Amino acid sequence: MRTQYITSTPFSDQRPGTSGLRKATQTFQKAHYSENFIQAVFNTLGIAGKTLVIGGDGRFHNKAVLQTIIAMAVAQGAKALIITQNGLLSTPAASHLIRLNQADYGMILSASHNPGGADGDFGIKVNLERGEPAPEHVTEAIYQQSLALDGYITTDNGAIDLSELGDTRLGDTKIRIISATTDYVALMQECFDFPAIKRWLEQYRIAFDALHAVTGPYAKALFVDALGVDETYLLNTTPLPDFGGKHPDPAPDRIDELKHKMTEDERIVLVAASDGDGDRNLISGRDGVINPCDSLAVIADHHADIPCLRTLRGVARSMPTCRAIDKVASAQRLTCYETPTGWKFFANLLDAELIQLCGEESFGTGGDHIREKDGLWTILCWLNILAVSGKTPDQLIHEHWQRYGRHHFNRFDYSGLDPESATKMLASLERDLTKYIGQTHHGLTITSAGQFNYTDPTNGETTPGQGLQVQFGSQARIICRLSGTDTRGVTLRIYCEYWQQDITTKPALAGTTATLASLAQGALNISAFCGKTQPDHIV
Ligand code: VG1
Ligand code: CO
Repeated sequence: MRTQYITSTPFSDQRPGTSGLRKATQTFQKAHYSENFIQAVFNTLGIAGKTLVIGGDGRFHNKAVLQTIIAMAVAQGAKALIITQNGLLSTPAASHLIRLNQADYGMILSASHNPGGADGDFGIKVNLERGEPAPEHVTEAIYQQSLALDGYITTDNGAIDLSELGDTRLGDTKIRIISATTDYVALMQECFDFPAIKRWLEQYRIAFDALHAVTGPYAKALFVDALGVDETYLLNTTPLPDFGGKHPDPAPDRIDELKHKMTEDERIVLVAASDGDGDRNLISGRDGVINPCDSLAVIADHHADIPCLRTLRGVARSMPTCRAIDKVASAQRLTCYETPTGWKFFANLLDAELIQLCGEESFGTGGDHIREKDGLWTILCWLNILAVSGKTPDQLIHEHWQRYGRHHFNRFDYSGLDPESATKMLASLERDLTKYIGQTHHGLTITSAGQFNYTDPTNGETTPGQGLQVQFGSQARIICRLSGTDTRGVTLRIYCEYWQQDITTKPALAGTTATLASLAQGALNISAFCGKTQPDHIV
């Protein structure tokens, strides 16, 4: 094995965002681009004598970057590389494997729900020894390293075969190729009552869409092999490098195939989907998609029915996630924490045992079993609740609204904005924000308004500037922030929430979330700053 030092110049754009370094695939294909970032990670976290878990969601360019990591890690004296067969690895399974094997850290090659392919996006996420996404101070250190590099160390050994399970050695490094699914399925069997779910599935039908992304093999192992679901109820289970040309995003407007399946078969009571890397979930009953904020609240409310959540003491939601779960928390005497957007903020709360369940409005829910959100785990939470209660998802959600009222919630995305103009626009609103307090709009009075600055209760670490928040008491809320996962321009996200206490009468605010969004659009003056008169996408 010959070690080589390759000289390169730093790239100025390798600061990770909400969830890893995410760029156009073509950016990652630039000479030395991926290598430089990988070297920056190695310089920050160490590589000689370290054990790493690596894999990705199967998108275009995964295989090439995986081999790059292997060559660089071997050249720099890694102790062991744990790699899943053919390099396919979901984000939640990666988090689990890091914890299970007591690895030092992991690298997940994914741009999550962003489209893949040569014209799509690519990404690298870094997860630390507890399986958690690297926190801000670590990603910032990686970024600083990336700015100071003058090259990287690799070998000219050529690609290694990732298709056969087993152990080999390369230089000083042990290479372990393991099953992507076996350990994850075993973990799910510890978390849930599989026999009860299996019995329920004898009576009811479900369907799942893997969107040609990473969850296909996991879904087959769980739903078909372990729970006896007929394979014809699983759609698009073969991972493809371009996800079949579609968005691997489980958004309500992207589940036509599942809707069609439901129309074909009246016995289906629940359909579900996950995203590119398997950490998101979408769950729908026959009456419609269950909003992720409601899903989180329902899971919290029925936690006693789910073996791994039986001893739930605390819950958390990201700040823009609506306050449906707060109502459950106060009824069930659970502590409820509010964090900035991004899973990394939940990890410390989970470790400190302050929470055992958390979620985000962006179709992310997770528990204490790993340190990532987990799409299939969330679907299994629902199946376990349904198995115990004998109810359908539609019944459960309806009963939930009857008891707690309904939080109408939508996110309005304005995308492709010029970053500088968008930043100026938010700064301008922030300057004026306090003057809104006390004003009444559409019969709703603003009770507070300001920037969300977070202090981690476990270590006092502060993360300022996480979004502008306007509250109308517990009745309504508007939040504005810029996305941290964009690869082209920037997206303004406006999150609107309106609580309808009595679902048997019409909501007092006509148009609810849309009315709140147009209020925000006017206050931000989006058309003047960014030239947009309406959102590009409403979720
Ligand atoms: C988005 C979501 C956020 C989520 C993040 C990563 O971030 O809003 O809730 O944690 O994506 O999810 P942003 O900064 O664009 O709003 V994933 O499934 O891409 O790992
Ligand atoms: Co994802």
